[in-house]
Amino acid sequence: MKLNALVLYTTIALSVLSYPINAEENPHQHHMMAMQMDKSGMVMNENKDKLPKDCPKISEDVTIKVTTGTRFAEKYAGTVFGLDQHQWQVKPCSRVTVEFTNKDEIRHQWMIHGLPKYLYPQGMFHIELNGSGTKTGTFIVPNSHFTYLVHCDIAQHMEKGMKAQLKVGKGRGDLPSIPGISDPTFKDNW
Ligand SMILES: [Cu+2]
Repeated sequence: MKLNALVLYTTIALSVLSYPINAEENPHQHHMMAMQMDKSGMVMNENKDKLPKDCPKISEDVTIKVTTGTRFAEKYAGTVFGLDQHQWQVKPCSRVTVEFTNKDEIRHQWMIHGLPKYLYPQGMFHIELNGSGTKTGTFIVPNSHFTYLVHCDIAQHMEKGMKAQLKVGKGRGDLPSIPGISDPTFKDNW
């Protein structure tokens, strides 16, 4: 193979390889999102006053204190990362303030999915801490009984223990693989 051809093929191969990597970088970044960010971390899609369509008013103000740290993983086999609690329950139409404390020196998130997309881009609200510290953010839940997934979206953190659920009203069952609450959908083979 001539050198020119080799260089050309290498260039094509590299650009094909690098394309999907770049495209998947920061999948949660979106220009429409409301983001408050500083050196310690961020709060995304905070909502303190816009009511979900099915809520005539805010039913109550609730503060959830959540602590994350590897120390909480000790009591659950197979986990590395932990939360002090893996389930919370609030009334429909609650205004929920999450006070998120990280005891680790690595990045963690408290991220909730499935909220109404007309209020929360991608149906998501989240708080992120780049290392140890505390950050607070607020969102309002809709008026129906539902179980929302809460997790940390950093690679492997959910699989290794950072999975939880927020039940609104009676909820709608338990999600699988919540430490201390539910079995995995598919059991490990070992
Ligand atoms: Cu994490």
